[in-house]
Amino acid sequence: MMLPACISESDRVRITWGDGEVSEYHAIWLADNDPSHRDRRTKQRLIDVADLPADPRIVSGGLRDDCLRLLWNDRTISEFSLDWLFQHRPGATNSAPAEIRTWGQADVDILRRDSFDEVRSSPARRLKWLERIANTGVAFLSGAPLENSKVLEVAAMIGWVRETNYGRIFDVRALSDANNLAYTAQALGVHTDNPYRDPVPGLQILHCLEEAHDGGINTFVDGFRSAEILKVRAPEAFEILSSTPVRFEFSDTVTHLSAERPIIQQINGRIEAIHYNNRAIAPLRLPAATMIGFYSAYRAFALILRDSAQILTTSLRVGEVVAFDNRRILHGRTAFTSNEPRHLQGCYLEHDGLRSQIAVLQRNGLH
Ligand code: OGA
Ligand code: NM2
Ligand code: ZN
Repeated sequence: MMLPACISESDRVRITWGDGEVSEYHAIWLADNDPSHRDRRTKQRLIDVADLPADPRIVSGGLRDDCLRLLWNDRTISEFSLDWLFQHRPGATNSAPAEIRTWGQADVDILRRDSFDEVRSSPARRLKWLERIANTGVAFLSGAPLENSKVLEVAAMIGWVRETNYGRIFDVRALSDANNLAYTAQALGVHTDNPYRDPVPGLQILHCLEEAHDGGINTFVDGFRSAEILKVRAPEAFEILSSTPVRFEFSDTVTHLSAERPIIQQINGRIEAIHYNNRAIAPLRLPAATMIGFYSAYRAFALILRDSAQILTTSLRVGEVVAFDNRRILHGRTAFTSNEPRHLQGCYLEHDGLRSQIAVLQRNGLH
């Protein structure tokens, strides 16, 4: 490998790296990113772009001791480490969408239970478990102590709890005065939670404190895989569900929540989220001319979601936990008898916490 070389002009520096790659750094970018403009402790930038000259000029630049050293026309000097410049070279993509693995009924490894104790006590195991949530959208644990609020300990391994009208944590069991069908013994078709909230909770955890003996079996479907299947089988239906905002609502005596979003949410042509909840979708108010088309697309998607080829079925046993991406994975349960003591405790979290935990563990060298 050759040593890096640099050519400086008054408004830019060109560095040729050892492998021949050339990076171009504009003077304004270099001035903005001068390390001396950052607070030593927090590494946060102390200046604003308006504090910089409109057109900073470089008088001379050269490489010395793994650094680029610049003299500016106002006689100040800046120094950048070459490592840092390489990592931050303009045009290099560092935000490629994370690789994900979609799954269907055949992928029973998705249902694997990791040990609560191991995931809690070993950062390397925890990283693997968290990466499974990010990659496959869902991951399970077994052996979580049967204690009230233990779900918060699992939550702390993933990120930060999102409190809602259901509380910081919520108890899923059959009540006689339920404000939500989730709090009855009825079956719940596969759904994402709280599409009527803004933003929709990114993640959900459920911890089984008491299991059902008859019914109450959980179902999971990968919404991304299902949407991709719809796109192939019925592209017009996919297009309609991606482009038609629908309203979702929840109302009880003390809460009224309402939000509008498409069932299949795309950003730049990439499926970003699935919002599907038959209980919470409000009466559609589409123009008459589009109503029939919407229903046919909606129904086509619903049929894919209940196709056994998509569904993984599992019974949560006492001490088991499931954590899943609530903007991707749909979940449901079969009915149980209301005298069952079945009891799950759950909470919501956001994606940023999961990403942060993964980044910190990776930064600590635990690949
Ligand atoms: C819910 C829910 C699943 C279950 O509470 O939203 O989907 O197994 N519960 O009871
Ligand atoms: N609970 C369990 O999104 C929903 O309405 C599903 C959510 C009540 C927090 C139920
Ligand atoms: Zn739910």
